[in-house]
Amino acid sequence: MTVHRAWIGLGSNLDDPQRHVERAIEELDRLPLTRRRDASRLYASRPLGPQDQPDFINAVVLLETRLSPLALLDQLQALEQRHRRVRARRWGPRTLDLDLLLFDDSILALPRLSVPHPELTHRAFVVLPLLELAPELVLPDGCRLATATEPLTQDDLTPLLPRT
Ligand code: A4P
Ligand code: MG
Repeated sequence: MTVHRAWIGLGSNLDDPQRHVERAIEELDRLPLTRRRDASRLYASRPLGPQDQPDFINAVVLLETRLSPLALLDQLQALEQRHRRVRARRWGPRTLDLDLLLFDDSILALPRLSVPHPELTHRAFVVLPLLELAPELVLPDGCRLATATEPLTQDDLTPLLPRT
């Protein structure tokens, strides 16, 4: 079975978001047929979209997996559900959002799954952690991520203390 490289974006802005993201980074290493190969620092970021919600913690993880893209999406959604249950009484912003950013050089437009993630190059909280791990990353269309992105400022993004 082929080993695939999958980049995952993590985000949380509820109920101790740093803890949710740190736990999720560990849990991603324990998914079936999957190993974590790298993890970015954690970043605090201003909310994109509605401003009347808490700041986010964001990070990016590189996985090696033998799962198919849809099987991996199933695992990511199950992991989101396990985090959501912790505070099911609350409604609103996410305790955990897991986005499949890139899967090898695949381009997928399925009802449940768009890869690369359509917003990837527009979001500093995705692009900057990706470039931290892979400065030379090339997108499926052959463009380098570093040049494919719109000008992004780091103004709304603050790295937390480095993970050990
Ligand atoms: N889906 C399709 N493609 C993918 C993919 N590549 N990865 C489908 C993951 N899921 C994908 O997702 C809805 C459906 O998208 C899924 O059922 C899946 O089949 P969702 O996460 O359940 O719902 P959503 O609220 O539409 O999530 P989405 O699109 O992830 O929300 P956004 O747009 O990411 O907004 N600001 C900062 N600073 N940091 C953040 O992390 N996040 C959001 C969430 C808003 N503002 C933010 C942040
Ligand atoms: Mg999502």
